[in-house]
Amino acid sequence: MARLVIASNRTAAPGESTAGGLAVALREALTERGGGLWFGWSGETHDSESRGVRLISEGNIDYALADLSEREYEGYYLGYANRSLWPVCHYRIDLARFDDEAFETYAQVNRRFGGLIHGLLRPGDRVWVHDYHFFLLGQELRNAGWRGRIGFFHHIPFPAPEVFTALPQHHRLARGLADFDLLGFQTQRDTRNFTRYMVEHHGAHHLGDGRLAVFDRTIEARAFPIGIDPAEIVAFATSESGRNDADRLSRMLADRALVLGVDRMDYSKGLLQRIQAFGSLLDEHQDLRGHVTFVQIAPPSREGLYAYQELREELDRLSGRINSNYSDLDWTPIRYLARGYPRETLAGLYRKARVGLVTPLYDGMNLVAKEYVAAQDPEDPGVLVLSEFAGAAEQLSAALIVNPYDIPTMAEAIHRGLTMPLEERRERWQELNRAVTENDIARWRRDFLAALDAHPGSEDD
Ligand code: GDG
Repeated sequence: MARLVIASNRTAAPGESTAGGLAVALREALTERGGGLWFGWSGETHDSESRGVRLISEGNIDYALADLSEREYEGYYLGYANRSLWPVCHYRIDLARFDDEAFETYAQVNRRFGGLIHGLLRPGDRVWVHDYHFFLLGQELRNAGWRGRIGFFHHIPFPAPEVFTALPQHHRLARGLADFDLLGFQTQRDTRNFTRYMVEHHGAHHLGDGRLAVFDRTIEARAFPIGIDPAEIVAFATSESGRNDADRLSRMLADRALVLGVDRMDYSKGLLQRIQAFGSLLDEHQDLRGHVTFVQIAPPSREGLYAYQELREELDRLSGRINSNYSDLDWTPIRYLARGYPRETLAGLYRKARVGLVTPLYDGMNLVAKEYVAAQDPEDPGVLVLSEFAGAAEQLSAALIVNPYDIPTMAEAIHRGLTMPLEERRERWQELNRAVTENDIARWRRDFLAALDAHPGSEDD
């Protein structure tokens, strides 16, 4: 079997603190293929321009880690990836900054990383590149001389062409993307957007079965909805530490119902609208006051960017205002925790929550929605309230689907979740759990790699 070589901005190298669900999945993909190579940024930055990679091996996986200079970190990571591509892909052109210098640094890092990876490749390798940090990596691997297959998976939304074309450099990005052989997206929606963009702006021709002829190449664009490992989440939820932490929270809640949100602190996640909806629920349903508590876990991310600092201030202000209006001697309606917790704790809390609120304004997939479903007690499951703009809504239609901008309707959905009869909760949960289990993480990586293996070979294969 061909060796698998993965490139993603961060890796799950030994000692990495960022290892989450996706990192675990990619590590398993490598293990399943009998090992392989995983390239990514080490997380280190230096004053001077750094070169070369550090190699670490664990089991049958080799990690190749490259540092960034401060200038590269500013331009490639904070600048173009997170201040241009992330907001545009999440329909927030208003928050995007278009800075040519940042783009050039992004392109240079893709070039430097492409050269580093190329030096590590062997004939016949399968290369799998991940996410918006590396739109140009396939092209740079081609420039370095690589003719073998390269797959790309886009973890975040691909917006409508009318929005993507706001990026002044979109032509260069498109040319870069066309050097991948297989492009995977989270949803049919994203795949359609990408395909329409390539047809309308770059003259692509449909060849059938998701294949497109564009820029003298044949590429394939398909949806591969990412999933989770449901058995792992069940094990976490029922583990000793998962149960202990859920019990700690139960003591604080007394017998009040728990409404729960878990999100990286990001403007795409709809946190402000969600808190407003909970406030509106308390405005409209006096009987719930003192009987329901909303816990929002929101580990801060990308704190170096102004939009994220501003979001944090607004969240502090809004939750403070609702709490000061409604708190009583023995009850605080909103517990907003701006910190991370171990995965066992999160799973224990998911299982305890009567309502799981997953209401992003826009999201690629949203793994929290799937984790919430997997963690439930089948005999007494909670209710998932899910945004129609999360990729997960394509698969989880048995959730209470809401428009995250429609605050009163979202408040009513929370109310419906809190008062839903057991039988309806069970029926909905069974359907949701079937979707989560059938489309798990193992299926995602196997389907993607099988499609990459099946792609008409290139000359090095
Ligand atoms: C991107 C796309 C796509 C959250 N808080 C803590 C913690 N988490 C974990 C969750 C979940 C993961 O982080 C978040 O995944 P999401 O999918 O919800 O969101 P993004 O981080 O924006 O992920 C998204 C995903 O990539 C995968 O393709 O679904 O659309 O935006 O697993 O449980 N983990 C720990 N402590 C926390 O406090 N350990």
